[in-house]
Amino acid sequence: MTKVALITGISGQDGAYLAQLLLSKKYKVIGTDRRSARSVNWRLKRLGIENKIIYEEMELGEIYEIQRIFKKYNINEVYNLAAQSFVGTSFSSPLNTANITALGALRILETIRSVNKKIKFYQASSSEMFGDVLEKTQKETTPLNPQSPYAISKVFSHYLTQNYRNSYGMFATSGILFNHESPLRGEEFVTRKIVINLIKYLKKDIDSFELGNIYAKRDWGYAKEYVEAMWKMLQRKKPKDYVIATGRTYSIKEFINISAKYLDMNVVWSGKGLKEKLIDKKNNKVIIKINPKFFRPSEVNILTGNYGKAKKDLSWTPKVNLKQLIKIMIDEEIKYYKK
Ligand code: NDP
Ligand code: GDR
Repeated sequence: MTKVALITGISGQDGAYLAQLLLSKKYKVIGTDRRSARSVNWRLKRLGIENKIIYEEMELGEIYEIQRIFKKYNINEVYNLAAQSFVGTSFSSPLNTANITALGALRILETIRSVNKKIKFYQASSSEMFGDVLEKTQKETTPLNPQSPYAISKVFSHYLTQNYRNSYGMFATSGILFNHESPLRGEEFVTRKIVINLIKYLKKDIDSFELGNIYAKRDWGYAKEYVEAMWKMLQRKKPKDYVIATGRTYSIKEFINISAKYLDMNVVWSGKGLKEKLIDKKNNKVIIKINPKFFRPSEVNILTGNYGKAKKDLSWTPKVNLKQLIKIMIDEEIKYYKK
């Protein structure tokens, strides 16, 4: 029988790759987006799957919209990817972040509980929950120490997912995913921002650009591989939570250096603190400046994941390293570049 999957956040990076994966496995895919997102499905178009998905409108703030869809379809698996997902914005819009990123998961879990408890549920938990880390490498049992309204909202939905699993015997799992990037990453996130702007600089479409804390370190993987782990988690006999990561960590500055090298740029860093700059050695022009506007009121300095449990239970391992990921992102950015 054809399995039916519902993906919330179909217009986002992970929604696109997950839809592609599930379609390749012959699922019927229902993708929900907000009214405003309808025209913005460039990611699904890029993957050539925009006509293969059944679209439904679902604002995660509205429980009635959620209930309507769960009553309309015989759903087997739900992937809750929709969220206010930008950490920076969560400081300026904490209430909206809590309403969507925290309570959105509660609305879905409550709907599943009342409509059909057999529906399997995946929650998009985040490494940001580890925040100011309490263990050098973070695994499923590492204590959480969130540092932003976004991360605190994700902690709420993470514990709630465990609670519905324990209280009602529901198949509810959390994937604690570390940062994962791709050519489909939103432009506000630092990796894609760097890639796009270096290319714009080389094409002479901008003179320079600005970043925040370039000393923060992240464990970056390739999004296309990470959605595979989401699916694998829902195919297990028993629901469990898993960390998905690469186990390698790099600073934003290192990400810039690798990108510049791949783009064949001859660059050098000069200055310290707010005066630190990336200079083009060819003409002494400043390419990157630091602007405190991009600092976060409370920063997560370093994250490094331990994916041992996923490797053992799901036979999942990351294959693309950072250098390869940067190559994938830059090559595709150049291919689709428009001024
Ligand atoms: P994106 O920001 O690319 O996508 C988020 C999606 O949520 C978009 O489709 C967005 O729709 C939708 N959304 C936002 N607000 C609402 C709302 N009020 N009602 C309904 N839908 C809404 O995120 P990613 O694809 O990168 O991430 C997917 C999930 O995984 C998110 O929950 C994120 O927090 C989490 N996560 C991501 C990681 C990463 O590194 N990418 C790591 C760990 C967790 P619209 O287009 O309308 O804005
Ligand atoms: P993050 O990703 O906050 O880890 O959340 P982001 O790319 O936004 O930031 C990573 C780090 O880079 C620093 N930084 C900048 N960030 C942005 N966006 N813009 C800048 O100019 C800039 N300069 C430096 C940040 O301070 C930070 O330390 C992502 C999201 O996908 C979440 O939804 C997800 O849960 C986590 O990854 C895991």
